[in-house]
This record gives sequence, C-alpha cells and structure tokens, in this order.
Amino acid sequence: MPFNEFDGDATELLETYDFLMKYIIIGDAGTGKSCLLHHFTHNAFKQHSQHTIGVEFSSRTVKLGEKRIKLQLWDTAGQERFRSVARSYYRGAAGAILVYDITNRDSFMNLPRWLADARALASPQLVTVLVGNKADREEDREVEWAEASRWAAENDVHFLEASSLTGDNVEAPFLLAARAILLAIESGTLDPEKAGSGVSYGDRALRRVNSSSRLSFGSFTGGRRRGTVKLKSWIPRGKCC
Ligand SMILES: Nc1nc2c(ncn2[C@@H]2O[C@H](COP(=O)(O)OP(=O)(O)OP(=O)(O)O)[C@@H](O)[C@H]2O)c(=O)[nH]1
Ligand SMILES: [Mg+2]
Repeated sequence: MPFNEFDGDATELLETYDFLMKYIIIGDAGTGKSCLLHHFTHNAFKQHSQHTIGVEFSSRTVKLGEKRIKLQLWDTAGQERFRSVARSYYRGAAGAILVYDITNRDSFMNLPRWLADARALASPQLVTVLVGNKADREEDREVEWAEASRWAAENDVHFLEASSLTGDNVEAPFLLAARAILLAIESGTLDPEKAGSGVSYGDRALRRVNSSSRLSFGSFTGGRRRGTVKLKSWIPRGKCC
C-alpha cells in the first residue's frame, strides 16, 4: 500500500517535535531489519550489511498531519546469542516493526515468538507492524501475501510487504505505527505522561508553553481533557525509555 493513503509524509524537519516515540525493530537474523531502517533514515540501500551486534540506535523526525514526531529507533540483533541483550531494549517501546523475509519461511514461522516477547516486555499499548521484507525477490517467495495478511489479522497487527533494496514501502511501516499511536493518544487509550508508554511530549510543545499558559491541541485529546491541555501537563519528562 503506498504511504500517501495514510495521509502523511516522512519529511525531515527541524529538531522541534510534538512527540517522542520509542520503536523496536525485531525479527529473525538476516531478514533485513538493519537495511530497512537504514533506507528509512538515509534514503538508500545499505550495502554489505553485517549482522547487528546487540542493538544499534538511530532516529528520525517525521511529520504526520500537523504533528512532528521524533522516532527513537532501536535496531535489534536477530541472532539467538543476542536475544537476551536485545530483549532488554524492548521495555517501554510504543511501536514494534516486526520483520520477516518473504523468501525465508522459517523467519515467518518464528513470528509468534517475536511477537510474544515484544508484547510481554514493551508498552501494554504496543502497536506492531508486520513487514514482509525482500519483496523484490518475488521469484524466491516462500510466504504468500495472503497467508501473512491472515496471520497479521489474527494477531491484531498491521501488515505490509516492503523492499529495503528498491525502497518500496520502507517508510510506510514507521509512519503507520506512528499514526496508530497518535490515534491511541487521541482516543485516550494511551497516555504519554504515563511511565512506560513509550511516548513523551516533545520540545515543540515546550516552546509553545513558553509563549502561552494554555495550549491548543487541535483535534487531539490530550489525556483526560479534550481540546486543551493545562500548562503543567505539557512539560516533557525526559526521554520516553
Ligand atoms: N534482495 C534483498 N535483499 C535484502 C533486502 N533487505 C536486506 N537484504 C539483504 O539481506 C541481508 C541481511 O540484511 P540485514 O539488514 O543485515 O539483516 P538483519 O535483519 O539486520 O540481520 P541481523 O542484524 O543479524 O538481525 C543482507 O545481505 C542484505 O543485503 C531486500 O529488501 N531485498
Ligand atoms: Mg541487523
């Protein structure tokens, strides 16, 4: 699905933002997690990608509608020997990008384990996007789109296929997760002020606080009160993780 159907873009912006969100990138070794993330942050395929050792961090600020969102991206190692160190970074994640390789059936069969771990350790409101990577290798496909789509629906996760090589759909999973998290905030099911939510208010909100004692939150619901949020509610509480 092309991203413009989500009504957003991933334009890099000034270092001001409304929300800070923590994401983890998980899935079997070799599925292309680091390449997917690299394409998202550098707009290019990562040549000669090596196995990730433990965890690597990167970030990118994106725009969704009027909201600027800084994504903290934790790229975890898929290799079994790093499983325990990688799991220690799951805590308080708001979004999970769960990656399998469409040409590797084992990586699809292992998804339940990855999802169970993430749901056990990350934010209780974790938003998960399943990505079938290497969609450019259609001739080697071992997992049909329909099967993966069914699994995603049964497990209540979003789903799309992507290619870190061609760049197809590399931005969509990150933006789709951000949109779902924003909707959870709007509906009141996710409170950015709650420890472990994986989301916190950003410095853009703080700047607006400095020039006004009350803030308009547009069409959003900021916690308990709709439309406006009291000054003290908008002071960021440090990092979200
Ligand atoms: N054809 C194709 N190859 C890809 C794609 N994405 C990644 N690869 C290749 O897949 C291999 C593994 O990619 P990585 O991104 O390092 O895999 P990873 O999931 O980060 O692996 P770990 O860090 O060990 O967990 C590399 O040789 C990449 O060049 C893709 O979309 N298409
Ligand atoms: Mg990697």
